[in-house]
Amino acid sequence: MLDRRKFLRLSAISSAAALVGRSFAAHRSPFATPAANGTPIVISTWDFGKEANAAAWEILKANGSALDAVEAGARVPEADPTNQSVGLGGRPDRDGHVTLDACIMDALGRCGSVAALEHVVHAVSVARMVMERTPHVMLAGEGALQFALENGFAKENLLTEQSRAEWQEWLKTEKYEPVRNIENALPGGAPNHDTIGILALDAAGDLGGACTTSGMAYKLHGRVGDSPIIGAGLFVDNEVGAATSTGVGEEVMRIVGSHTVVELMRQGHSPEEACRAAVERIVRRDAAAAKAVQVGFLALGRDGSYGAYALQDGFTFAVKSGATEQIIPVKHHF
Ligand code: SD4
Repeated sequence: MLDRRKFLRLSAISSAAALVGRSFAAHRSPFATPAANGTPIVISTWDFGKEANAAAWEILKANGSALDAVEAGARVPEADPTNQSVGLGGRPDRDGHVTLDACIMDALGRCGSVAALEHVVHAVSVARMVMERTPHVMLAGEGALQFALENGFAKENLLTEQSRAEWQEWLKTEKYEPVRNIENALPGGAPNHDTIGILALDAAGDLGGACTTSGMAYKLHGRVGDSPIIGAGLFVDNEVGAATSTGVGEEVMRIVGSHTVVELMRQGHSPEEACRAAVERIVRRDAAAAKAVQVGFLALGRDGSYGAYALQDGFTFAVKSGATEQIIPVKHHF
């Protein structure tokens, strides 16, 4: 009799085998329509989205899939040790562990996610493997690590000297006080961006999205934010559009933010209007709490339209489509 682990290993192998040779068209959503002007587009949260978009664009411009594009884009900040909010070099939790949250979703509504994953740089790729090689959507903690290692990911130390030194400084007060993320707060000042959410529309009209983060610095060990939660940190619906979020995940989870944005778009709101309505929902729930934190939503319509809205000043996003490459400051509530 097959034990459970063997079953999952075998099903991983057979699904991987099934993927080999599967045509690109087989991944197409019945709701795919060619991208506006036939030109694909990729958008990402914050200024560092620019580098992620560049990697994603290499795939999109060669008629690759939105799914491949968002994964490639998300891997860029994950691999950057100087980026202290995503992947390698992320700020640790209260106890000094760097724990990553990530998810990915495609045009067919397939999705995969990892939460509180330690020791693996490319959490987004583990999330994709959960999607493609298991019958599940989400793996967490030790189990997510075990799955990653069994599937060829390397075990690494993600805590850089800089992040360790800052954490040790923080331990002197141990005050959990999430900073409001503001890009380029001061002219020439250090950027203070967090989570990358990346959304793409490919040339064939399919959407894809990914979200990856090391989460709130100095969180309790085991805390999971919005970023790996399908519907909160990311949602893709090829009939309508895609959305992602950044900022204090607890506020996003309470309104299932990204799903809310997509549903508002389904009702006819533009991406920016939908993001704004979701932000206002957070404010209506608890205005005092909302005033103290940052939350930003970013959305992409299936027609290539896009927009964003944030609680606070300072949220930006990066766009890449053809020759267009921009970083756009986002309107905000407070
Ligand atoms: C989270 N939205 O874990 C993520 C990322 C973050 O400041 O650190 N926001 O809540």
